[in-house]
Amino acid sequence: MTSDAPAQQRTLVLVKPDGVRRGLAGEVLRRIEAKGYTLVTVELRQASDELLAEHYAEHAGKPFLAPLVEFMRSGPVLAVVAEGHRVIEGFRSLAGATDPTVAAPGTIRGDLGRDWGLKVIQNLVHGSDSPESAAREIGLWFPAL
Ligand code: DAT
Ligand code: MG
Repeated sequence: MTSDAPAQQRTLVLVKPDGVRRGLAGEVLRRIEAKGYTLVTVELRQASDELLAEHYAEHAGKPFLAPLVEFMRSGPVLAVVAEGHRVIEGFRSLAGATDPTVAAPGTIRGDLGRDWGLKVIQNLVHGSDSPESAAREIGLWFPAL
């Protein structure tokens, strides 16, 4: 059977260790669902160095990479694949700007995040930033999908 409906898009969302520690994993899932996106898979995971090196390959050589990986290994992350039309930009919009101090109120980072005076920005969530990144990241975190 054929359909004229445009293909659904998928994105990788991570609730980072700060979000899981603070009990905000459910709040992030709530916002994704309230926006109307579908949860494809949700899994609490302890990320390995190898996985994080691949995940953050675009930041190789930057001064914050080592503290970023250390932070991402400091506790479990909730790995989520969400689906819907334009979900990649839609979740980035829900997440807000990288720096939680200036992220707009109403966004996850703006409402729930702050600066803790650390070397790496702790900003509660990750969301893929392009269709290419989403495909690469979903393949890394969920090779079976
Ligand atoms: P985003 O998570 O908004 O896509 P990014 O991909 O540029 O941002 O960076 C990945 C993470 O690294 C980001 O969520 C927080 C941290 N980070 C980015 N820039 C930083 C900086 N200049 N100093 C410290 N941490 C930084
Ligand atoms: Mg990014």
